[in-house]
Formats: sequence, C-alpha cells, structure tokens
Amino acid sequence: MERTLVLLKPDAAQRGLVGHIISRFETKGLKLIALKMRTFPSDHLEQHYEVHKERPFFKNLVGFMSSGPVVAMCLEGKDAIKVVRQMVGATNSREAAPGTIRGDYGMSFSNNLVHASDGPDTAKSEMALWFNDEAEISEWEPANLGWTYNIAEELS
Ligand code: FUP
Repeated sequence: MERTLVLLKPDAAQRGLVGHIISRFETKGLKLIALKMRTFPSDHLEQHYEVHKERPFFKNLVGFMSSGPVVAMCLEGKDAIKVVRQMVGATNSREAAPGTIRGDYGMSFSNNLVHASDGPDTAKSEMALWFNDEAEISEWEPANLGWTYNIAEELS
C-alpha cells in the first residue's frame, strides 16, 4: 500500500467543493487516513512549494494558498500516488481532461483546487510537513477491503 498527500486549496472551500472532492477519493476506494482544515501561515506554504521558490508565480501561489482554509489529507491505497494524480488531472484546469477533478470543476491554472504529491519522495516529505505528529494518522482497516481489492491477487 502507498500513501500520498492531498491538499484541497482555498478555492475548493470558497466554492463549496470540499465534500464533492473528498467524496470522489472515497468512492474510488482510497482510504482516508488523515484529515485537517486550517488557514496555514505563509512560511508553511513556502516550505511546501520550496521547489518553485525561484519561479515567477511563487509569490502569487503562496499568497493564494495562505488566503483561506486548506484541507490537508493523507490517502492510502495501491499505487495511490499515481491513481490520485490521474484523478486530479493536468495543472491547467482548462486543459485537464473531463472526468478529472480539475477538468470537471475548474477553469483556472493557478486556482486549480487540488494539490497531490507527484512521487514517492515528495509524498514522504510532504506528509511529514503536513502531518508531523504520528497521532494525526489513523491506522484502520476498511471492512470492505477484500471487496475493493482482490484478496488473492492484490492483498497477499
Ligand atoms: P501540479 O503538480 O499539477 O500541482 O503543478 P506544479 O507542482 O507544477 O505547480 C504547483 C502550482 O503552481 C500549480 F498547482 C499552479 C501553480 N502554477 C502557476 O500558477 N503557474 C505556473 O506556470 C505553474 C504552476
């Protein structure tokens, strides 16, 4: 099983899409193992987007991300990083494929509703940044796990 970090950006809260977006991950079969909502300070967002700090859009990005509540969550599942990235869609919401979250709900490049870790290393460091206390992670076994996956092929 793999874990990934997902952020619902302030536009998701402002547009009333938080429930819709979480629901898409849940109904897909991804397991929610951590969840919190808060307006985070700029220095935290600067750390999260450190890889982009020299880019011209960095200031706008951090301003946007700290302008309202962010919902942070960890999701778990087989190939969760790739599955979630596919569900989120292309960065520019206007170009994101229909059926993806950005493609279905968004019209903006910068206000693109969701962040999702793009690989195992970033997933690890991003989860540590957003959920640095182990107690914030819920270890639990969904009752339907053996129906979400094939036990013999995928769970043994
Ligand atoms: P993504 O992996 O799709 O979330 O996108 P990136 O990590 O490449 O970019 C992070 C965020 O910066 C994007 F969600 C939107 C913003 N961005 C811009 O505003 N302009 C750009 O040219 C590129 C990214």
